[in-house]
Amino acid sequence: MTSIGQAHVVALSGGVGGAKLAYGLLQALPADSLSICLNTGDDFEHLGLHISPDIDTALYTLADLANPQTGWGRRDETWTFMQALDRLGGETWFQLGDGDLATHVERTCRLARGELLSGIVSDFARRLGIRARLVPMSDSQVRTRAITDEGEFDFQDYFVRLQCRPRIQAIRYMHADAARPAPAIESVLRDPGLEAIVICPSNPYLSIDPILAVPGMRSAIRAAGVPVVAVSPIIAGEAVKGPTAKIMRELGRPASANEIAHHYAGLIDGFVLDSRDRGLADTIGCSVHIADTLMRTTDDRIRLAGETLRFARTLAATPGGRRQ
Ligand code: FO1
Repeated sequence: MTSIGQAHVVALSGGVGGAKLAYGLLQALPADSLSICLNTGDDFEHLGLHISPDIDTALYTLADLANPQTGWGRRDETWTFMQALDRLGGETWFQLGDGDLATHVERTCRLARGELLSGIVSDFARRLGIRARLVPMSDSQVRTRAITDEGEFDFQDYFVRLQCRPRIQAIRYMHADAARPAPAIESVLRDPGLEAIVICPSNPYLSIDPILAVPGMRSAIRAAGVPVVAVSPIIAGEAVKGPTAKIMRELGRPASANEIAHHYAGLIDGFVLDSRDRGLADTIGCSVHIADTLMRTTDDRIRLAGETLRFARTLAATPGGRRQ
């Protein structure tokens, strides 16, 4: 793994969009010089299994195992388990493929044996041949809850079973105040070789805020003393994937890229803005890099990652390029 002092980048990620940029960063950086801090607010217990969607989306994406259509779950999947479960009257609203099921079963067994989530994720990443350090934001439970006009729901209930139909009034991160950052995240943010922190184009409210809600995480990011760059998940007022724009509107916030930048104000030094939103550049409130942020292909992911890293390095080299 990374030796102390080796140039290193930390990425905060959740969901499909975040994993795609993480993939690009993995290709754009030398082996073992990337750590990905993963959202676990989407985690939930289902069918007696501990499901960690954003961890698994990152594992599968970085190992080139992800379903190319959905971005989550595995490619070339079979569905015997789901079909048999359906015949028995089991819950099938959350689609678990046969290969994906092995991940949930093995994680659940190891947690039951007392292993920490960060140790399990690290071992799975090693076994899948991933040359990056994947770390859950915390080893203790944090659960994203959607407070809506139809009641309060677990994240997956809202996002998958109810297909984001209820109108969001607020989002809360249950048990966050009792959590602390996973030790591996704290140590990599203190690593003298750390050169940049990238906030991936994930949904800020659903995937990044749970990470930032872990006590000590924001201060550890600030104390790292390196450029923090966020990549916009919004292009021309629409989320690239998922309900980001809808949630922003329901939270009474303009579904625009500069709203995302303002949401991260005080934390970021730079913002990667999509070229279709270049007219907003003067309202972002920090240094801006204009790029094509839509990642359709693997090359797009690698290109965007390279531009983001170069942008961060220019901020490091520019006096005043970092927030005071
Ligand atoms: N998203 C869906 O919309 N429908 C599903 O049936 C579904 C199953 C699923 C199984 C494993 C997994 O890791 C992710 C899954 N997702 C599904 C995505 C999940 O809701 C994630 O939370 C999103 O990717 C947003 O982070």
